[in-house]
Amino acid sequence: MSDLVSCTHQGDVAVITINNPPVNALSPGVPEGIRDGIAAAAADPAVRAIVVIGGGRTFIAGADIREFGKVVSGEKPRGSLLPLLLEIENCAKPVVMAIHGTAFGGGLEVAMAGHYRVIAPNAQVGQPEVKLGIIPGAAGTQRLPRLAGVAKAVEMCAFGEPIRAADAVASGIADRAIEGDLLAGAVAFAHEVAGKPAPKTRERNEKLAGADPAIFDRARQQAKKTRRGQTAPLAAIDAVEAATKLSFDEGCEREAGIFTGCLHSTQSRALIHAFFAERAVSKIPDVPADTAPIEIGRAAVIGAGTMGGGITMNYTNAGIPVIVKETTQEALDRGMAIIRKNYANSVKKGKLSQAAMDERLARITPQLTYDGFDQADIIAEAVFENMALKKTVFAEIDKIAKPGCILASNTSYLDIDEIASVTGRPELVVGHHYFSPANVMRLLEIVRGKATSKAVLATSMALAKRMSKVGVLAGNSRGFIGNRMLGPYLREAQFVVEEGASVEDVNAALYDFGMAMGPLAMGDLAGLDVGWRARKEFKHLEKPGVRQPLVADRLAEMGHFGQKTGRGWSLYDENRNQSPSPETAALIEQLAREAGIERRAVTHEEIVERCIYALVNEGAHLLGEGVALRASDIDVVYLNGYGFPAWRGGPMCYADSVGLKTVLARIEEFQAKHGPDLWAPAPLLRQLAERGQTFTEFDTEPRASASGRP
Ligand code: 3H9
Repeated sequence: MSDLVSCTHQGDVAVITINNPPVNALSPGVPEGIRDGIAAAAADPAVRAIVVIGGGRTFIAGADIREFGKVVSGEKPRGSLLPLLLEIENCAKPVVMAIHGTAFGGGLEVAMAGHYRVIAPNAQVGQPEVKLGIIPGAAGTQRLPRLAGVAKAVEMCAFGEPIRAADAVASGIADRAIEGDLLAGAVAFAHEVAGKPAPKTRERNEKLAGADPAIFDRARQQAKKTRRGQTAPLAAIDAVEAATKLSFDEGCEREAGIFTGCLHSTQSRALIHAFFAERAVSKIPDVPADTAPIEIGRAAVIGAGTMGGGITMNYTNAGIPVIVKETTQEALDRGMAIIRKNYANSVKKGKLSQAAMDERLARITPQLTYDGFDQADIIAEAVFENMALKKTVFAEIDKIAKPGCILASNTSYLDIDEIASVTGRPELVVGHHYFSPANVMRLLEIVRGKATSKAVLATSMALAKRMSKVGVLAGNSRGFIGNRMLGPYLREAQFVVEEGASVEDVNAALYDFGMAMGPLAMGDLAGLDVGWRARKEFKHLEKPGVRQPLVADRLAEMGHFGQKTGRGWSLYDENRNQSPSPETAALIEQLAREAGIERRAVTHEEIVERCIYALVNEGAHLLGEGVALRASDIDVVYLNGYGFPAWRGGPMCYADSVGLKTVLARIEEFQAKHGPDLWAPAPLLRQLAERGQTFTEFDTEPRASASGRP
């Protein structure tokens, strides 16, 4: 037996334990170990039943995802789990699977090959493969409908969401929930079933008969809507449908064919990249994993506007009591009313209980003074985006805050070192840049100033996790990672409009590429006054003679701020339904004509290339400058904060999939046509393209970190 799997005995029950931390993935050695354990127990006359259980915090969380890359590259042949699962199912002695933690993907497939499943009350089971761009590949699409019914199997395989133990029992996936000691309960269960005929899941066809064929069409419609652009959910539905039309063995064959197609797809490569990118992002090379975080027991927020209100919700959602301060009673009341309305909506939708809402509200103290700020472990500033104002606020709170209290600014563009300079504690000053709506968006940019301490960074990362967000470290560069890249992206969206594309073309081209919304629609949603104000603040930094977008500022000057005023790039009715704006179209033509810009037909392909390669090039600039630690961190920012399609893996992963040579060549064409300043290729992009390398390969090289290291 392998070291990863051990076998002990409790009387006449053999207990096979998987020990492959942290999540007992089915890495090489684990399936072999289980097979040997089952074979030994089957052959041992003293054994009457078998229990399979996970050591540590979980049952099996699935196949080892790292192995997929090796299979795709041809480094390794694809092994199949199916023979092992048949051996388990064919075992003459009952095999009881004891599930705690998570039985995901291949883990649930192993569990379903057992004759019985018992489950801890807080365990979860699921087939999340679609989130990696693949489908269950070890008969999950064939055994699950036999246990749980076709509708449940379609839902779990196509959408990938896990279900809880109670649901697993109710739907027939698990036979019994075990309170208390799971192993003891599983052994007792094994005694109950020892000597009885063991049911084989693959022979249980009763739930397949009479399945409503409309289930599949409904699921396909839903997948097209909620998983727009993704191929795996539709493939998973096809595979479950096969279970209703083919024998078990033929169904497995069909599933294997579909699985292989998905595994070799660009989407799967991108989604697996995104999975590991999100797990790498919290690791900061010069901040050791054991750096003690500062305990955050109480928080205070300055500003109850859109951002301050959302940030306040994040703290109380994480169980942290929070004071929120405003300057006028009216603003405070307005902010609290929005917070209450947000929670009430969640209660209405069944996402939150009334008791939880009351608890969360009770942790918030709204006030107009700094009372109690001296008790806070962290003070988050969310005032207007203006350096003078931020400095005044930081100078004030520095005097009130207790020693060791972290001062976090929600600035989205400003220099965090300049803000820190007015305090006597620059090591405790950090940027916590949330994305609107702050209580919903998962991204938190953690901006490192030159003095920010390692403990503050470790605390910020831990806090992000506590708030169910993904924290990304960014260097102190104007706009940090996300907004700095957004500048060239929005610039190109406006340039192509000036050159002849319609507003609708630009929005449609990027939406069809997979973005959550088009760039100009995004501007209208955020408010055209926001960028207008920011541009005024940074006007002095504009290089003379370099082309600037013409239209957005003019729209803002006319009071056309987008959705909030009903007019912007597009028109909006009272229900925010969008329609083309002839007035804006005429303004674009007029301004372009006055500037001598030649109008022409612009293809959707060019719109996408101009916008997305502008993102990529700026991403490569800031990666080369050390503003981002890794290309994959940039991807995490765009996937979680800017609606970039997960199945493209983020802008840098997308560039890898196109090929950096191709991307560079196109950027050079744009540079030749549109001027040297706007499209200067990032040195790092050129370097990697010339070496035939990818951003992913660049990420594996050890080097200096986001602004914290030389
Ligand atoms: C599959 O099963 C296909 C089948 O149909 C079979 C076909 C033949 N493999 O997330 P965490 C690592 S597809 C390799 O931070 P948590 C992870 O990278 C698979 N590594 O912990 C991290 O490493 P590091 C279907 C894995 O407690 C560490 O474990 N299964 C795997 O927040 C801790 O992870 C899935 O899609 C893996 N399968 O969450 C489940 N899983 O420390 C994917 C984790 O070096 N996993 N790692 O950064 C998860 O959803 C979460 O990890 C889980 C734990 C909920 C289990």
